[in-house]
Amino acid sequence: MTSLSAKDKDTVKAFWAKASTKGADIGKDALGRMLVVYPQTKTYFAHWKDLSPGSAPVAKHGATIMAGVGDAVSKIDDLTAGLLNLSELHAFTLRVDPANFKILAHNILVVLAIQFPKDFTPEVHVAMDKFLAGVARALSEKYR
Ligand code: HNI
Repeated sequence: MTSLSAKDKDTVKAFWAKASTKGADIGKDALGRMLVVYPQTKTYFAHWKDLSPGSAPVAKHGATIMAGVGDAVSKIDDLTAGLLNLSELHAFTLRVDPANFKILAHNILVVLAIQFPKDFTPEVHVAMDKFLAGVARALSEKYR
């Protein structure tokens, strides 16, 4: 299991300080991309009228997800405790297969690379990859 070093955490926080100003945009694109590239993820959002990239519900929920990611940045020192409620919600109420957390994390990384080509250095890439893996792991906590 890859854990975040103190330096990784600083890198995540510094990058997030900039990226979070476009949080809603990142979320909209990442969620829209996930639903196209991994269509099995659409089952959870079957109650939405329009699941296409950029649609109103995709934009709205993308912003919600990125607010959750921002909250996780503030809880980076203990993601398991910090995301416990959100893990419970996804496990027991929403019943989201935890494999999907990794899929969304991948899509967020892709969008970060596209939207922040200069800032998304290999160092930022590895720190954000570890962080999002940590978020996925913390969200999966209540499943076991
Ligand atoms: Ni997720 C609701 C955060 C991954 C399916 N999700 C939320 C909410 C937050 C959130 C915040 C709103 C909670 C509330 O209402 O109290 N979700 C996150 C985060 C990640 C994530 C931080 C990972 C980085 N969620 C996923 C994935 C799926 C998913 C991968 C399915 C593929 N989430 C949902 C669904 C809802 C949801 C479904 C309810 C939305 C609705 O409109 O019904």
